[in-house]
Amino acid sequence: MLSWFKKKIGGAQVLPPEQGAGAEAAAPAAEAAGQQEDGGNFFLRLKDGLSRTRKTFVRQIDALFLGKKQIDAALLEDLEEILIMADIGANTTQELLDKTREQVKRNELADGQALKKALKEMILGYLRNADRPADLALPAQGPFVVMVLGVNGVGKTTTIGKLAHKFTQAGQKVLLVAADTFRAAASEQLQIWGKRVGVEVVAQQAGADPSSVVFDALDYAKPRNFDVVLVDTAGRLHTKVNLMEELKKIKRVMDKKIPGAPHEILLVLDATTGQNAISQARLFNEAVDVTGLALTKLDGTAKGGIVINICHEFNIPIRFIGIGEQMEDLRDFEPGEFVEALFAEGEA
Ligand SMILES: Nc1nc2c(ncn2[C@@H]2O[C@H](COP(=O)(O)OP(=O)(O)OP(=O)(O)O)[C@@H](O)[C@H]2O)c(=O)[nH]1
Ligand SMILES: [Mg+2]
Repeated sequence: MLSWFKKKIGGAQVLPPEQGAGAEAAAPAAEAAGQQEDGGNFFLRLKDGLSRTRKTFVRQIDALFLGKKQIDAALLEDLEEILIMADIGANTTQELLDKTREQVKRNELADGQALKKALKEMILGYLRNADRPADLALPAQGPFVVMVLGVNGVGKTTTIGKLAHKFTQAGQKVLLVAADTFRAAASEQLQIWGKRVGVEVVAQQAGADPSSVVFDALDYAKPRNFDVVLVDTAGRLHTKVNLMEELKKIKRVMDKKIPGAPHEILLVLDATTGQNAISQARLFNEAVDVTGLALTKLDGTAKGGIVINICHEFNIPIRFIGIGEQMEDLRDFEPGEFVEALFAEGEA
């Protein structure tokens, strides 16, 4: 039974069964002790991970005001360029500029600090809009099945490994499924993660039909009380079969085996690809109705503004962000702390 499995997968809040009916009341305290258990340390890591984006975005905005007192048309043009360069996207940039212009007209923005504060608030608004708990999708019973998708190399397998760690830490019994049968190395990579985290992995030989791997894996999972099943899929196929058709088929098979599954369709996007991530999100969402996003490699890019762009363009919540290659480097996406880390004062 998963009735106690009260969590937002993006918030990674899992309460022990004995808390039962009191779980709701206990949530805030547990939340404070959950992701924030490493306290300021985590915030520093996030801040560190966003340093490249901060340099090309926030620090550039600071530079706009050096020696300038007024917010005029020329300054707003420079601001536009900064927003575009940070991959915030054309639509989002226009909207931010329009709102800023209105505020300037109403004399609400006296100086650079006020403008920065206003931008920060608008950005937080976009991120909050796209932040939704996932606990509604939790099954009344049986495993919580997560299907992980994304194009080649975005970080699907790594994200699954990190997620397995997260769930295991929260006391969940996790099964990994290697439905990326495109190449032998894919299933080996997943098995390495399985060993590292200490969870079972279901795999078949390379070239097997991914749907049949999933079919067998769910058969295996059902009687064994797994709480969470994480399914790795291929980013491309060696056959002529359309990737999206293949994913639809896997989805159908899951639903047939466990009605309602997959409970989460998690699309992994690589933040370093900037605008490409937007078109990938659109394509996958059209094909399989994505329910959550994981944005990886934020540590390796100055294009972290893509987070804002995604929240503005899609009604799909960002559940996780990847800020490194290690097991602990997958963090729940929390709009408030993300914006604070992005706009952090200081040298970097
Ligand atoms: N810096 C950094 N690297 C990451 C992150 N997430 C994944 N990676 C790296 O990205 C590379 C590709 O990751 P994989 O997990 O193999 O990607 P995949 O989507 O499974 O790739 P395919 O199975 O080939 O489609 C690996 O070297 C990972 O270590 C992240 O958040 N930050
Ligand atoms: Mg992979």
